Amino acid sequence: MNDRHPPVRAVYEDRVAVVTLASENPLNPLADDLVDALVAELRRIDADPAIRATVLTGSSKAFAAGADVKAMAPLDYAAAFRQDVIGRNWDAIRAHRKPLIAAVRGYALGGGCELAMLCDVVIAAEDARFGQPEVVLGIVPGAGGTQRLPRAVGKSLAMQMCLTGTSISAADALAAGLVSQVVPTDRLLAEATRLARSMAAHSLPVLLAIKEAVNRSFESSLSEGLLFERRQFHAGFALKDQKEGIAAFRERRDPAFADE
Ligand code: CO8
Repeated sequence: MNDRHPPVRAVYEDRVAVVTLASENPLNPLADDLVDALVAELRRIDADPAIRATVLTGSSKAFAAGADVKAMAPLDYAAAFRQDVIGRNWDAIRAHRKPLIAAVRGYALGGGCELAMLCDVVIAAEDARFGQPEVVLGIVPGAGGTQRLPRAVGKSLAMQMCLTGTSISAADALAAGLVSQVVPTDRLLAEATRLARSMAAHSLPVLLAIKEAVNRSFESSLSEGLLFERRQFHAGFALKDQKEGIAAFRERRDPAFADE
């Protein structure tokens, strides 16, 4: 890692972390040192009781333009398998427990699009472009493109994007449900931070439980997911914050959550 140019920068302020992918190449190829630094930062955030939500963003040119193609070029099957390319650090991002908002400017391609889809909410600047161009390189998406993209945008558009390698605009991503909002490019970070703060106003254990429950909906049958949700709901009665939230509502005041 280049000490003078860390590939990931983080600012913690008022219960929210803003993590910026800041590779020397503004296209943010997802080199090992960048992804390792991202994983380390997300672990720090999970361990920090003062932080309740995170914005993940990139450069003005790209959220991330995908795997580091130059580093991938010399690999053969044995090396890829031995090094557990992608699996080695990608699952650690998925394991992040607190709300994670992707704020995408410019290109989110290949692993960059897959990284955005690993986040809980994706908001896009007007100039954002999303795509899975792996097919152009003669490879298959490797970090969720064939699995998360169809869940996000449906089979037809996912197939079109993966089989042609062509990208879609922010407006098309919004229409397809890949992103939850599109904002003017110069407002992106402010809007993403505002969104993170509106999450961070709530009780951390409740935020964690909601994230777990929504993610469970992608992994289980409806009846199992509903049972999981109901048990989370029941478990909420053990939280002081549940008593505080209900009392504050009844007393017409803001709740003071203690994350307990
Ligand atoms: N990896 C490494 N270097 C890259 C990458 C990349 N993904 N993208 C661009 N670069 C480099 C270029 O080689 C060039 O370097 P140099 O100046 O030394 O030649 C420099 O960045 C600038 O690039 P361009 O001149 O191409 O910039 P443009 O503004 O003209 O174009 C694009 C920008 C459209 C983003 C274009 O660079 C491009 O198409 N890049 C490749 C995008 C791509 O194919 N991404 C998918 C990669 S495969 C993948 O992501 C598999 C996912 C696996 C999961 C990964 C988990 C870690």
